[in-house]
Formats: sequence, C-alpha cells, structure tokens
Amino acid sequence: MSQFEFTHRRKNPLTGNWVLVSPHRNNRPWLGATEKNAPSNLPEYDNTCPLCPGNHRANDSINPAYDKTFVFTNDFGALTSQVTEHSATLNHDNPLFEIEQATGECRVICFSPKHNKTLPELSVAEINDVVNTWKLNYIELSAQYACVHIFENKGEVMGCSQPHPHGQVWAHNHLSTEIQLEEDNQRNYQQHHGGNLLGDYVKHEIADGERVVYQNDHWLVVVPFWAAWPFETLLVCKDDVRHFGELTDVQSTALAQAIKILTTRYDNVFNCSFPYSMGWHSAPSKLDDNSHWRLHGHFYPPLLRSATVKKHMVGYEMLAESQRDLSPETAAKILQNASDIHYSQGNNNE
Ligand code: H2U
Ligand code: ZN
Repeated sequence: MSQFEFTHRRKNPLTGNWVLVSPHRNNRPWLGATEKNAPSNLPEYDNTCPLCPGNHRANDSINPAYDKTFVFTNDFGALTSQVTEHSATLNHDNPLFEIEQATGECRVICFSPKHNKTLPELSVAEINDVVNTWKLNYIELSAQYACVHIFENKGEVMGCSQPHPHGQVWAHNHLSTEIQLEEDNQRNYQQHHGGNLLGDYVKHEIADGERVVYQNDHWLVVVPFWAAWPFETLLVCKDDVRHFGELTDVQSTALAQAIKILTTRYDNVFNCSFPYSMGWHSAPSKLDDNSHWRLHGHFYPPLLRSATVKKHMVGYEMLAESQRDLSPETAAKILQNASDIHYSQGNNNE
C-alpha cells in the first residue's frame, strides 16, 4: 500500500495552489457519462480544412504547399499590436476597477502538412521540426514581447477547433497570471533556499523514481507531486536552460524524443487520441536576472476513466481548490506501463 493512501493536500510550488487528494474515493460507483469513442478515419488531405497545404483560410489568404511546419498570423488573434488611442484615458487609480491595455501577437503553427497525423504519429525528426519551429518563433517574438506562450489544444473536448495537427503562439507585453505566479514562486524559492526550484525538484524526482514517466539525458517527464489533472505531466529540462530560445540541437532532439514517447503513451492509456492542453513556460524575456527559471512544459489532459469519461473541474474545484481521487503515483504507474508503440501500430494494450 502506498504511503499516500490517506486524505491529504499537496502544494504546487510553482503556483502556490493546493490540491486535495482523496485516494479512498477511487472505488466509488460511477454514474458519469460513458459515450462511445468516435472512430478517427480522417483523410491525409481535406479540401475543406483551412490548415491544409494549398487551401483557403478564413481571411481569404491561401496556404503555401508546405511540406514540414507552417506558421501564420492567427486570422482571429486575441491580441494585436495596435495601441488604442483610448489608452491614455484608462483609469489606473481605482483599485476596484484596474485596467491596462494589452498588445501582442497570435500565430498558428501547423505541425505537419498531413491533416490526420497527431504528434505521436509523427517521427522524432518530424517532431523535432515542430520543436525547432517553436524555438524560432520564441526567439523572434521574445525579442519584442516580454511573455511568449507556446501551446497546443488537442481534441474537441479541449476546444480545439480543427483536427489538423497544430498549436498556437501568443506573445504579449504583460506577464500572464500563470507566468507571474511562476516568476514570483521561483524567485522566492531561490532567495530562501539558494537553489533553482525545478532544478532541485528534478533531482528529488530522479532519486525517488515513483512519479517518473520517462527520462533521457536532457529531459525528465513526471506526474508532478502536485498534479491536479488525472494524468497531468510536467516536462522539465535537466540542464540550466531558462527559455525556449536557449535550447541546443541536442536538447531539442531529446525533447522531440520525450514528446514522442509521452504522447504515444497517453494515446495508449485508453486507446484513443488523448486530448490535452499543453504548453511551454519560459523565463519572461525582459528580466535582469532569470537564473531562478527553468524551461518546462505542462500537459493537462482531462480524461479520467476512459476515452470519453473526463474529469470535470467543477463545484468544489471552482469554489475551493482542485481535488483528485486517483493519486499522482498511481497515474504515473499507468503511464510507466503504457506501451511506447502507438496503438494504431498494434501493441499489447488492447
Ligand atoms: P485552436 O484549434 O486551438 O482553436 O487553434 C486554431 C486557431 O486557428 C484558432 O485560434 C485560427 C483560429 O482563430 N484560424 C485561423 O487563423 N484561420 C482560419 O482560417 C481557421 C482557424
Ligand atoms: Zn488539414
């Protein structure tokens, strides 16, 4: 029996948020939805898809006949670089009505010309093209903006609007709430404990091993001690890399390998294309000292018990704090035991 089989709370040191863990509820009767998993039989090219090579997008521009990755400015970007003439009149004085202008840029990154290939179905070399595209966009945008968010929404359940494999980049001048929290907590940790928060965390997790899902020379994949989502994982660079622009070719290739294995195992847990939101957290670009930062990625998948039964962050979670039944250690064990051969290639998971 695990040492964690009692009700307890764990603290996320990156955000300061707590999660309530209730392992004894794992065996309760389940009355949730059990819809059938929709079979995926997408074509390699879809003439109605705005992301496929050669097709028209919403703003009437035409995608080139790209053969690796393809980046374009989001036709419906949440941020633009335009400064409004109203900014001078914004009210900065009243603490009950704080407001500030937000400027930035939003891009879409197509991972592959193939409409029906998700990350785990791409080769390591093709995933490496995606990693390098992330890096180039990071370098270009971080020269101009303080905060660059690179992320992917995968699956309809996560609000992904197109099945074509793609992610997004949002860059802006302000620090987002999550980056500000991670900035404050990593800085505080270094001030009080001397070390780098995630650097120290990596050492503890490697020594313990229970929550390690995968590791290579440069990357560690763990179900973090403080995971809120059932199969949440954290990818941390083992080296002193503070932002995406600093990755060497060797570290990039090692990251592509880690992504290939992690996303393949995710798909194999329930034999489905595992939905998630994932993204990279880098040091903000305009810091005098960023030595407290460590480049890392978060995967937040919503599935709980099957291809269709997902965790809802509702009720207590919305009004109090995250709560989970499946312990992070059990989730890690499931991910450790999942096959590295994708179920579509025929593995032993079925
Ligand atoms: P999501 O699937 O994560 O929503 O990302 C797809 C993005 O692609 C979405 O933000 C953009 C949408 O605005 N898009 C275009 O910019 N042009 C199009 O023709 C279709 C979709
Ligand atoms: Zn497509």
